[in-house]
Amino acid sequence: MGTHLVHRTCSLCEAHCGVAVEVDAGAARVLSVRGDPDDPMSRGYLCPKAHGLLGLQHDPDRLRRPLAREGAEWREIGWDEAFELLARRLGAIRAAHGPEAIGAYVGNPNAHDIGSALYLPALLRSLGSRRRFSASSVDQLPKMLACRAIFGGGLTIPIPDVDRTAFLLVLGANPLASNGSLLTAPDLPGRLRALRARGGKLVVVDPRRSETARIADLHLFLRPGTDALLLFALVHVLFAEGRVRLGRLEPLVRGVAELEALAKEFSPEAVAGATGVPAAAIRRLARELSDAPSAAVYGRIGTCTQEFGTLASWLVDALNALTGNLDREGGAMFPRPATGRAGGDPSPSERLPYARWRSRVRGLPEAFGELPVAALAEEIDAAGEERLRGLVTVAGNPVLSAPNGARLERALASLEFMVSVDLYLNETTRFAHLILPPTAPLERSNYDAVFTGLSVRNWAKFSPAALEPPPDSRGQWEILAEIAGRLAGAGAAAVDELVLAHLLKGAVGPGTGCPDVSEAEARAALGSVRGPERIVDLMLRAGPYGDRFRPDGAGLSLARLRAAPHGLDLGPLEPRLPGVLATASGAVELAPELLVSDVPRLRARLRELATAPAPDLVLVGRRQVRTNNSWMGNLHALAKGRERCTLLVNPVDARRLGLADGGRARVRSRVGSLEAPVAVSDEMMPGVVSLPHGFGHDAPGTRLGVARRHAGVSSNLLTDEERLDALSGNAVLNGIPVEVAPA
Ligand SMILES: Nc1nc2c(c(=O)[nH]1)N[C@H]1C(S)=C(S)[C@@H](COP(=O)(O)OP(=O)(O)OC[C@H]3O[C@@H](n4cnc5c(=O)[nH]c(N)nc54)[C@H](O)[C@@H]3O)O[C@H]1N2
Ligand SMILES: Nc1nc2c(c(=O)[nH]1)N[C@H]1C(S)=C(S)[C@@H](COP(=O)(O)OP(=O)(O)OC[C@H]3O[C@@H](n4cnc5c(=O)[nH]c(N)nc54)[C@H](O)[C@@H]3O)O[C@H]1N2
Ligand code: SF4
Ligand SMILES: [Mo]
Repeated sequence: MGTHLVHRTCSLCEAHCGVAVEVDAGAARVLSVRGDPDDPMSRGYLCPKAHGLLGLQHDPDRLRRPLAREGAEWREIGWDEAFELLARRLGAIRAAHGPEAIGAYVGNPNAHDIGSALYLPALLRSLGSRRRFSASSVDQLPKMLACRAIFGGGLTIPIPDVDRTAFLLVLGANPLASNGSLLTAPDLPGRLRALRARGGKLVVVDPRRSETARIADLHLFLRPGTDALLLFALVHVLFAEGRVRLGRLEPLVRGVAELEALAKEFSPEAVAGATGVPAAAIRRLARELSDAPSAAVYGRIGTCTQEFGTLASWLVDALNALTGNLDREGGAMFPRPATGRAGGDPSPSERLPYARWRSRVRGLPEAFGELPVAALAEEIDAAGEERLRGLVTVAGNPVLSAPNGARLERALASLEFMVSVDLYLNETTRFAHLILPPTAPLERSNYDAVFTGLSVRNWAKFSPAALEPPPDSRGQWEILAEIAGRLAGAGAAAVDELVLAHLLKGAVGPGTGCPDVSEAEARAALGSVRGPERIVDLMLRAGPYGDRFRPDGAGLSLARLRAAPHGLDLGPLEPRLPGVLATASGAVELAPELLVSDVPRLRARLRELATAPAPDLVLVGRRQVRTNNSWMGNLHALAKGRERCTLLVNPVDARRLGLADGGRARVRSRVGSLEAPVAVSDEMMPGVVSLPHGFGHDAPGTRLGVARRHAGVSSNLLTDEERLDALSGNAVLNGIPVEVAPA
């Protein structure tokens, strides 16, 4: 048997580049992963992480069989035994203490797998606990909360039209390293260069002169955590200089006068000291933004994982609206994903009210059905009958990704039973009693139903499995459906049937987009093979480009996508207002009550910053091209090379603190301390130091042979679980007060 190519997308980050995977099926090996020049979105582009797909496939440390732990000993067990163990142990906790005694944490890779997208909700429903946590609350939760208030749906997030804009203002994102987030655009670095090449302008606001700032027309240093002040000042100037232009949106927008009144006190002069951005520079930026033929404002992780994350996220889109750039070509627009929903047709859960329940210990608010992960440790370690005793983690590594990882480690070690669905025995899963490893990404088929709703163009692509799953393995969906079934006293098949039946109800029959199609007809068309693929087929066929089950067959279906192995370009983004709005008023709410209620806190902070001296030094994070959050450090091709987990320090601070380039520093915060090698660089704003996140692979008892040799330190030993964006409960991971001294 020879080799062949399988075309699919890389699911490792949000960019979703097209890859051509060269496979030797006989030997069950992947030989190479290359860019797919015929993929309409990525046109051959790849970043170095794509080779990680190959490394991941053949990594001897990746788990292939369930592992059960007794004391410090791990033992491989069969799948049946594993599911029985899980049902028995979780069942016992539930019987003794009720469903709220078991929590769940679900991590980032779930967003990249259709099996998780479809069956994880079923698992969480079966668990029946309100103590659910996810990586959202160390990430984009503030943006979701803001967008629900403004547009009515948590995933109704405007996407900068990078390919057609004349002016892009980027705050707290470094796409040259991250390849973009809440902005799916393969080769975003190339797209930004193209923006400049066609005469457009790129402005970056960041406390670090990042790789992206280096290719920008203008970079402004900003004190961490002060984006909302800067953005309010930009709003202020637009109003003060009569530059507000709503254009076509005029009749669709509410709250303009209220926003004007709120912005009054935040003049450029009032915020200059606190933000570190001179008043003249703020005025100039407001004018350029307003004068540009088209413009988009884009804020990402630095604007979310900070003290005023929700306010900053709000003001980003307020600026898009006030400059007339919302929902317009070259501005910030709403995608139309082929499976419907995300990006404009919010599912019921995205519209849910806020703070329907609160965490037990600190009383932190629920949002989108979840509690802030900053509260996970205390929900376990605070004494009391109601403490968490069991935990299910799915594709998450909170020990390295949530604030105060050291406290979380101690808490996890005290659980009565923990089960992890994960590929590795790592910093988090070493505390589990049972690990259930799914097949590797290249052994699963996939369809991206999340990021197609957050994409710079509309597109659809089916990814077939590149390799047959090995014998006696389980795919991600099978594991999740099986757990959901066992917890509910049913089988995986019953869970699959429930998921399908639920979606069918909303997709076909009277009152749906396919009013003339009966459930029985749809079922017959979809076939009887269980799993995600027929559900994707349903979503595509009933979706906005779908064939609607019509016999003439025009429109999308899974079969159509299978016949287009490089994917389909469904065209540039198009105006979608007012159709995507789901607010109670039916309007774009520029000054919604929930967001306005947090302005006094910002006002108080501004006053404080004007009177008391700011902390000497604050810590921010960064990402690097060859890392992927906390979990690809075991792949030699990515981990090799020079030390990457360094503390960046401005030369002025280095001199003052007695730190030498290449020397070592001790960094302390309220919650912990660590040592890291120092790199002195004027890319840092004075008073700000930067440490990448996702390192710290020297924990005992893991099975990460390569990562251990490039261990680095976890920046989340310094981040503080008490520091939150008050509205969303999102953790503050940037702007942590620290003390730094030579080690
Ligand atoms: N200080 C600081 N902390 C941060 C951030 C920061 O900027 N600074 N960023 C935050 C952000 S944006 C995020 S998204 C979070 C991420 O936080 P998490 O989602 O908790 O962590 P990841 O590092 O993505 O780890 C993913 C886990 O899933 C496993 N895994 C990978 N692929 C699969 C799969 O297909 N199936 C299964 N079952 N498991 C899989 C990996 O082995 C790993 O254990 O971290 C956050 N933490
Ligand atoms: N190579 C690689 N790519 C990734 C990931 C990865 O780990 N590695 N992770 C993926 C994930 S889960 C996500 S969420 C995305 C994130 O993608 P991005 O949002 O682009 O994240 P970062 O690259 O961390 O860039 C954040 C920037 O914010 C700056 N910053 C810190 N604090 C502040 C502040 O208060 N205000 C402002 N204005 N800026 C601030 C930092 O200096 C940094 O330059 O990347 C994704 N892509
Ligand atoms: S940018 Fe890299 S990791 Fe992200 S999808 Fe493309 S190849 Fe994969
Ligand atoms: Mo993220």
